[in-house]
Amino acid sequence: MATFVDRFPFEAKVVRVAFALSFLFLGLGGIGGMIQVLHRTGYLRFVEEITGGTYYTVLTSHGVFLVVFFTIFFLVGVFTWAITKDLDRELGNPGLTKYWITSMTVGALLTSIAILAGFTNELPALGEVSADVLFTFYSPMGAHVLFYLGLALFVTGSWVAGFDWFKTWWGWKKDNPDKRIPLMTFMVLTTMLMWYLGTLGVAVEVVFFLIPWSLGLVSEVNPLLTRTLFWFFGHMVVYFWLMPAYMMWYKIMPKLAGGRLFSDPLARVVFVLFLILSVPVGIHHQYLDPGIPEGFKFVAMTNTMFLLLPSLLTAFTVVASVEHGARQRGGKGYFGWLRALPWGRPAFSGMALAGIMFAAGGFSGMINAGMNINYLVHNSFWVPGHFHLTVGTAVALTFMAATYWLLPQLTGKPLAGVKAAAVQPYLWFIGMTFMSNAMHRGGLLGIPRRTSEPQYEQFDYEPVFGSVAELDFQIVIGGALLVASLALFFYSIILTWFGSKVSADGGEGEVIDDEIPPALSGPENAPRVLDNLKLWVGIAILLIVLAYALPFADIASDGIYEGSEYIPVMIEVLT
Ligand code: HAS
Ligand code: CU
Repeated sequence: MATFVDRFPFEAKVVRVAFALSFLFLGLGGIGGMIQVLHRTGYLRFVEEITGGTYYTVLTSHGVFLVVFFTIFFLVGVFTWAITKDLDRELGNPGLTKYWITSMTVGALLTSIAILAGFTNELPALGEVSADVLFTFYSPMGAHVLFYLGLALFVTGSWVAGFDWFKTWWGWKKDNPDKRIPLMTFMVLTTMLMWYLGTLGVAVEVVFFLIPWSLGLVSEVNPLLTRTLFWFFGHMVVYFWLMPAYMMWYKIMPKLAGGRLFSDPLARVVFVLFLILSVPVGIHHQYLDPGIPEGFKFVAMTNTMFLLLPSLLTAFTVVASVEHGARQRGGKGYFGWLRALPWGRPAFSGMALAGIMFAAGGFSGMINAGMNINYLVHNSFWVPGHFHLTVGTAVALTFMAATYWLLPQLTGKPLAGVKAAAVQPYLWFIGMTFMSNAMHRGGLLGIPRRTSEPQYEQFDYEPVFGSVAELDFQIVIGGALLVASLALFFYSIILTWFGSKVSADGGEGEVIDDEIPPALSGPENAPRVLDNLKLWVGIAILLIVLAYALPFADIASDGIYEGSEYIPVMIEVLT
């Protein structure tokens, strides 16, 4: 059968453009990460010069480039591939597709300009272009309007992308009225519905508060309100990064392991649970916020504990599928089957190592989620430890691994630089083990996150848990391995992308093999109600109202805009 690029040249090009943008931001964000590591540990003299505002410019670029642009550009690429392949159908409206990819690109560019301009002004005056607001961009920290406008174009672009995929599915449904929604399509659609609901929070925050505020139309905004609107979106977004990785774990990893997905119905249950539970938990990022009564925080905690379920189900289903694959390859014994897995194949090893890391990241997430234990770790170095395992490994390493498998289908060229690619996931895994372990431990010692003057060695922490110098050393070793891993990734990807159609290393490269075998227990075993998207959206909205109506009413009763001149000014501007 013809490869993806031959059957769907336009869609393959869209995916390639999205991936190219994603990797551009991966590279830029990676540079920011390297500077972070050297600065915080004080290992390289020249970066010790970074102080104050510049530190936050570096940190903001590291955060926004990686968790917003790298992840979401990859998502729109891989979802475009998934819908096209799953439904065996073109997107069908190139104008619409070009619109969203352009809107997202221009948006990312504007936001990046606003952030990078921060290097020209150490302590920016009002009105100067800068955006040292970190990836959690709520007030009272403010950015130039360009930053918010860029994000608005980026997010609305992603909404239109979702519409494009829905339209493709509606077209398919007309031709196949009695068929179940194919699994990857189901995953794309439920993820986008979750995204539409959750982005409402950030859209309201940006349009009604941050933009008018950055333009000087309103002199004050209620910080607790903008924080709460941000976190309405801010937990959901972590699953928006994670769902494409889960899609690859469910659909591709079992195949790479030599087997088949264990259960299609369980996979559907998991995505439904994410749709209904991802938003009404956001307040678990605000356990320490004064002004939100403890009872509302307790509701968020309870919902968060339920939200562990889909990930625990995933651990079960995916590991069972991988074990099935290993046994097909002759694996034996309780754990001996692990040896039968294709550990030398980077598409597999990357996803498997990402999954193993996610088990650890999930446990630190459970600790974060406990209201009482959170007081110990909140705003400490522990939290970056947690998210370098989750988004920084479960998501990022899976995306890199998936690229090794997808790029040949998108270019028609076998993977090149296979030896570099085979080593790359291991370097990432070991590097992240060192770095995030030291971050978690540092947090327990009381080292805060996001500080520009990290001279912690002056504090005498030694008796508790090893020394700060030892932790710094682990962070530098870990960071160096991550940089090396990124270099190998880019080497293999660039060689493939710009290589010839014949394998650069004489046929050693991975063959293009894009068949996905059906699940052991297929969609026919899934109750039809699982495909009732309207029902799940209804339940999701109900849970959101229950979790958020009272907190918002409570916060808004303190005044939405402390300066009430907003409305007359807006009227003046509009007329
Ligand atoms: Fe989190 C803070 C709670 C998951 C990202 N999180 C953050 C921040 C980020 C982030 C970026 O409750 C910082 C935000 C900021 O800047 O302030 N998180 C959780 C919980 C989960 C969780 C309960 N987080 C994620 C994911 C993220 C992410 C996923 C990104 C992608 N997180 C919190 C809390 C905070 C927080 C609090 C606030 C902390 C504070 O005080 O500021 C859960 O979803 C985790 C569930 C996961 C599991 C693991 C299941 C294991 C699996 C592995 C299967 C194995 C395989 C291998 C596939 C239960 C699925 C197979 C291979 C073989 C060889 C067999
Ligand atoms: Cu969260």
